[in-house]
Amino acid sequence: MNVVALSGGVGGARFLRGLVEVVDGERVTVVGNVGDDVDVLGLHVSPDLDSILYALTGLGDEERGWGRAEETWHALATVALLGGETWFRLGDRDLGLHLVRTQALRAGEPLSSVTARLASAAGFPARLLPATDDPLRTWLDTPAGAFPFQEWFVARGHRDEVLDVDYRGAERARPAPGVLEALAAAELILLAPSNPYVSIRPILAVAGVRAALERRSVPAIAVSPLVDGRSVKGPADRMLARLAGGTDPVHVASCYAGLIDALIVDEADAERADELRSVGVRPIVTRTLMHDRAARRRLAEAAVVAVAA
Ligand code: FO1
Repeated sequence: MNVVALSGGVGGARFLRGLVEVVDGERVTVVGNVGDDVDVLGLHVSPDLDSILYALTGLGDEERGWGRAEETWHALATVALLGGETWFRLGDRDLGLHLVRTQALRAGEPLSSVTARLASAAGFPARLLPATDDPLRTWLDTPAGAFPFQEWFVARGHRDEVLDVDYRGAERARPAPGVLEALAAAELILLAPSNPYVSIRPILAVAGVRAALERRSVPAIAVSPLVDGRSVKGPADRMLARLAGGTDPVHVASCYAGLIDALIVDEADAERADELRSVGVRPIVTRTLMHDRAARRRLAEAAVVAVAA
């Protein structure tokens, strides 16, 4: 089965690890968020693409969900000693990737092409594409002002309440080469259990991607990132409460109005899952916590089996 999965970093990457266990990786295309890309110390960092790359090649730190396993921080210590920027921590092992990518981008290679090269070199088991090669950045409007994603998320610890989200550059962003072709050949489209506002919607803000989902002829299934109305990690629940009016399955589905046919929700949210039918979305209730390999696999299976049902 050809599968396209739209994904953010940490939670999405965990889900994708299960997905490539139940679907042949050669038939999986991952379209990753680039709205939280950031320039750090002159290097271009694509945190979500990297979390996905590391998670599916066994190079990642499983507990943190981002960065490399067995990381050391000597370069960062030198940066600190010399009075450089250290709010966004790049580890020694991780740095190598940012060096190679930044050099290629400076030489004019598009992000999609560099990403394909890095993924192939690292033994990535599927196809990894950025949503766009064009600059697209997520900005958060808060009572303290507007901030680019990583400044709000890491530097300010995502404490500021989010009043609005803006995907700057989206109006000019074209889908990266291969994205529309993959969507056209897909037999199943998945929206990973990532934060809808800062991970999945920046991908959907690319008009060509959104249009492809709107005119889809195959099922699109999203996985809710909430369990019992709460985020497993991160600010998704607070954002949904404020921006969608609540944290029930219908509120999650409202982020993807017209773009999904089914929503996978946790058993803890089963009571409110039936309300999804009133907005034309099929509820699929299962356990969504991905605490180990079997759980990741089970969740991916729930999505794949749902297509056959
Ligand atoms: N997250 C943090 O909370 N603090 C960091 O210093 C940090 C550094 C970092 C470096 C490389 C990378 O690929 C990811 C990194 N992240 C860090 C994670 C990242 O900010 C977020 O998890 C994602 O952008 C949200 O999907």
